[in-house]
Amino acid sequence: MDQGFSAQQILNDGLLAGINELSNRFRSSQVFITELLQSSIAMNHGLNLIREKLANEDVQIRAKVLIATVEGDLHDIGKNLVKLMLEGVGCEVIDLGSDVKDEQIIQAVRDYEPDIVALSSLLTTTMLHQESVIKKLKAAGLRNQVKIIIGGAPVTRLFCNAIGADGYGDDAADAVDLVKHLLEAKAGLSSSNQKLVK
Ligand code: B1M
Repeated sequence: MDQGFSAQQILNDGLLAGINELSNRFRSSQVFITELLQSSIAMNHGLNLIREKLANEDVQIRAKVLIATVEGDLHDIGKNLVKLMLEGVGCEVIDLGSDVKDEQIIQAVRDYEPDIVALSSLLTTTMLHQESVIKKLKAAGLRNQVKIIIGGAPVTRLFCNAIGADGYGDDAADAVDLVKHLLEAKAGLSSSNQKLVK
């Protein structure tokens, strides 16, 4: 930052480039879980350092967002990045953390009454919890009170449609757009976001 790099450059060309390289090395067994863990800690520290600089003063969204990485899933970097970007545009974000049980999310919807529930999942096995949370919200009579967005590497539009989520984001910037358009739609305004499902 002292050398004049923008927060966006530091994020895209430094932090994300680094973690992607690490992912390739993990796949080819050049690095192991311990290195992944250490790098994830460094990545989260890095995100905290650029947090304020990433804030977008031009866009301001007044929304309460409940965010979590679903049950069984420890990956929290993507979730933290989505949180950071949402806070940057003025959202109040309640972060339940990672490996959050379905029931904890349902209870938090009761307790905090958020506008949006944002669920992250990085594993093909844990993305099923994005579906079970939606089912449980329906069963608890809470589904219509919130908009639900999902994201994470294995998540697709097809999956989003299949489980009845309101939208999915490929990346953190997408998540911000989604929240904005869902709020507009909720307020009865027109929305042209392609990724908006309902
Ligand atoms: Co894991 N891991 N991991 N891992 N790990 C992946 C996901 C994997 C693709 C690696 C690989 O095999 N190439 C693979 C998943 C395979 C699959 O299911 N298809 C994998 C595996 C297998 C595992 C373990 C099972 C390994 C093992 O134990 N044998 C294990 C599972 C543990 C568990 O969760 N129960 C495991 C463990 C770990 C660590 C703990 C070591 C560490 C995580 C530490 C942490 O998060 N604090 C880790 C890491 C670092 C990765 C990789 C290398 C990097 C993930 C990451 O942080 N990326 C990952 C490989 C990869 O993704 N290329 C991998 C950077 C981050 C900014 O991107 O999270 O995709 P991402 O978030 C993006 C978008 O997806 C989107 O926006 C973000 C910003 O652009 N997004 C949203 C995310 N959430 C969103 C929500 C939204 C909207 C957008 O709205 C709600």
